[in-house]
Parts: sequence; C-alpha cells; structure tokens
Amino acid sequence: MNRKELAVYFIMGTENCKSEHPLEVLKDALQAGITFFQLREKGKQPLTGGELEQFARECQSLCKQYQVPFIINDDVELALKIDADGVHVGQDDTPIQEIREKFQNKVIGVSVHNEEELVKAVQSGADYVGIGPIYETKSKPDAKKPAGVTFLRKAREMYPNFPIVAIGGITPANAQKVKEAGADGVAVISAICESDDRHKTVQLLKGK
Ligand code: 3NM
Repeated sequence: MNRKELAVYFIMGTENCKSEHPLEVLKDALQAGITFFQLREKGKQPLTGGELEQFARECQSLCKQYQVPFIINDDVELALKIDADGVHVGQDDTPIQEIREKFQNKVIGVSVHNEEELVKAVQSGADYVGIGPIYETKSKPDAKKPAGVTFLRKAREMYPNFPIVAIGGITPANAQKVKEAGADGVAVISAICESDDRHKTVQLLKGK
C-alpha cells in the first residue's frame, strides 16, 4: 500500500457520533479530506446483522465516491461479503495468514503494542500496523496504558519503509510530534467526530 494513504485515517462507529447522523459525519470527514476510513462498530448497542451490513454498505458507497479506502474492524466475514477494501484486526482476532488466504488483494492492518507483535505482524504479511495508544484516549475503554512516542520511534527505526499509523488521543495539537517520531499518519476517532470544523481539523492533522 501507499504510505501516504495513512495520512489522516478516520475511524468511526455509530456510538462515536452523538449529535449527528454517522453518515453525515463520514460525508463531512470525506469532504474535509480524510485519506482512509475504518468502520469500527463497538459499544453498548452496536448495530449487528442486517443493520450492520446495510450501514457498512452505505459507508462503503460514500468512501467510493471520494476514492478513500474502506476498511472494516475485526469482521472478516462482513468485509468479504461486501467486498470491502480490507480489514483491521487486533492481537486477539483471526491470525493474519488465515485472513490473507481469503484476502489476496486486500489491505490487512494489525494493531501492535510491542516489538514482538510488530515483528510478527510484518513477517506474517500485514500491510500496515497501527501503534497505540500514544496518548490517553476516551474512545476505547479497554485501551492499554498510553505509551507516548517511544515505541513508535523504535518501530520506525526497525522498519524504515513499513506503513505505520499512530493512534490514541491524537489531536491537531500533538499530530506533528507523532509524525516526527515516525508515523506515516494519524488514526483518530474523537478529533474528527467531535470537531466543529472538520475541514480545519483534517488540514491540521495533515500538517497544513
Ligand atoms: N485503538 P481517539 S486507541 C480504536 O491503542 C483505538 O489500539 C487504540 O480514539 C489502540 O482518537 C483507540 O478518540 C481509540 O483517542 C482512538
């Protein structure tokens, strides 16, 4: 994959959108210039089954209009069913080699938190890794302790050309520091969901 695609990686599920319709939030974010989108449907009352599929298809269709890759969190079967551009998985999800068998030409992203997980993800054929949480996040109740940029810097030293996106508590105020530490881009939920000027937020996250 092209590392530039990770520049502003927006993640969203219905629970992240409190006062606006999720599809309106996504459309606004796409218009503002996000470069990647992940549907991550979690929380107390997530959409499931047919409702989730319908919502995913609507997100996918919007992303297609803006030529932005559309990735699904965890749900390999749904990603296959609707022909998403890829999946993002954590450490407890399906092993990468198993996913790759069904995902020859699709993107597989993996969350990693230490050197061992990083090396394993790269060697198993991940297309990119997500490193986090860099800072405190309120969007993932079971997130690990914030690690700052130390591991991110190390990851970039180990793999100078591998696509890396940083996640967790990233805002326009700290995005530059994260990129200087080696991230190709920043993955955010709240910075974009809760922004009252998404165009400005995306430009700032891009470093413009
Ligand atoms: N994964 P916000 S942190 C989905 O560390 C997710 O792997 C994380 O949300 C990880 O931009 C996180 O609002 C939440 O902090 C990111």
